[in-house]
Amino acid sequence: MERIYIGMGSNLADPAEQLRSAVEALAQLPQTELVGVSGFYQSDSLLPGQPRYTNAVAALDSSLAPLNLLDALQAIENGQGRERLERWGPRTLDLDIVLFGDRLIDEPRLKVPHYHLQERAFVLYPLAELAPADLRLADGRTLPALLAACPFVGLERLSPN
Ligand code: A4P
Ligand code: MG
Repeated sequence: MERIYIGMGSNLADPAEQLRSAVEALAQLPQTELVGVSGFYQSDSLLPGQPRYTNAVAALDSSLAPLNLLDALQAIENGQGRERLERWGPRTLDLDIVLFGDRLIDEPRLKVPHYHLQERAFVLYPLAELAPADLRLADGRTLPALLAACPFVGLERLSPN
């Protein structure tokens, strides 16, 4: 089993409900246990003119291979009505593999750690709710250093989820 962190985002069709459904689907994955879910956070879209996003992070323990997990995540996205009309377009559900144990993955379909992790407060702060405070990534960066370089700006923590 490896500890995996999944970034979740939605900005269509009741985002918080989309994330709750996604968590249920993650809990049903084979060879996988749901370990925890962060709080939900709202923030403006990185692209202007799109609805605000709700984001959260889920922690899993899984023995699935990375590409099999990616396939399963894409099936969950599709099952929740995601239509890939344009890259970066608004979406009912986006599931990204943020970290996968201490693996560095660089394949055409899968890059881990997720390539935008360091500039996205809406991933780093929910991740910090779940991960060990001194977490060191496979590439040597530490979570405290990433948090220090990415201020908690424009994030609104929704409570309860
Ligand atoms: N892929 C590569 N690495 C990974 C990984 N670690 N996890 C590939 C998941 N997928 C990975 O993703 C495109 C391809 O990335 C996949 O087919 C997979 O093989 P996608 O989800 O189909 O496309 P996308 O989401 O439109 O592109 P991308 O680059 O994932 O966009 P982002 O980075 O997700 O940006 N603002 C706020 N506030 N909150 C947000 O969540 N999200 C976006 C979308 C823009 N603005 C946002 C947010
Ligand atoms: Mg994505």
